[in-house]
Amino acid sequence: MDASKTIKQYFRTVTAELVNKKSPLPLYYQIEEHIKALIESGELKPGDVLPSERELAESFTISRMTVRQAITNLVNKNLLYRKKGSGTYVSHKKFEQSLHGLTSFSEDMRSRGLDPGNKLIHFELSSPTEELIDHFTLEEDDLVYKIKRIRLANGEPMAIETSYIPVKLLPGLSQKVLSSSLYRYAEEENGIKLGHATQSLEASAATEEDAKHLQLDAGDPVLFIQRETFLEDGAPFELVKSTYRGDKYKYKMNIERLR
Ligand code: 16G
Repeated sequence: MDASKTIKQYFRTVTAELVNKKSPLPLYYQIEEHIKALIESGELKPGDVLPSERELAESFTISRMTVRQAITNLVNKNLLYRKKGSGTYVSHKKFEQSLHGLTSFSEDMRSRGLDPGNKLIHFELSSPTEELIDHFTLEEDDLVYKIKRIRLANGEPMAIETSYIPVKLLPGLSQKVLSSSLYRYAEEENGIKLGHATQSLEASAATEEDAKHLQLDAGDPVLFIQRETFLEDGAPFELVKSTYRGDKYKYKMNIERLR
């Protein structure tokens, strides 16, 4: 029996009694709380599909509009998400990423007990653009690597990263090296000393290409992150432009009262 059938059956057998039409609590709220409780108890799991609004309305013996209101509220609280033409699903918990400390993707995934992975989709040595010449203070004939990787956690895509690194900083970098950690290779095999980074985050919408690589729909929310990483001596090491899945990540920072 597949998961959606189990859920459908569950709703069909127990829902009607769970809605108290005489209660002063609005019906949409009662349904909302019921679905929320099923998520909290683990009876509904991340990725489970909910029965359709029509089916829920039938099993609760209420109007579809009331069901829609309950579902919309849960979508707004990020407990459920809708996929166009496919249905309503239970959301996955987001990774809480600290904005304190310079870490690599591989380190972040391992610290969560997940297996980091990479899919290299572009590797090129090319002449730098004006932006890169300025950023890295390069000569016209210096070369830069352009590396585009899909970053995976237990095989699932989390982000697309496009990194630029001056070739003279890591002359031996190859496609093979990039199937594992770039920072490990730079630090442990090349004696590079990473110092600090500046990073900006902004909301954006997945393009068709992002959607294809990240298993999203075009237009879904994503986080656009740009990181400029510097060596201990202050020289620029990498410029990275990344698109992270909005349904997987939230960022956390500690802020202290300014006096
Ligand atoms: C992180 C960094 C990225 C760096 C990569 C190295 C952000 C936004 N980006 O993904 O700049 O290149 O780690 O990861 O945090 P790796 O050592 O696992 O290849």
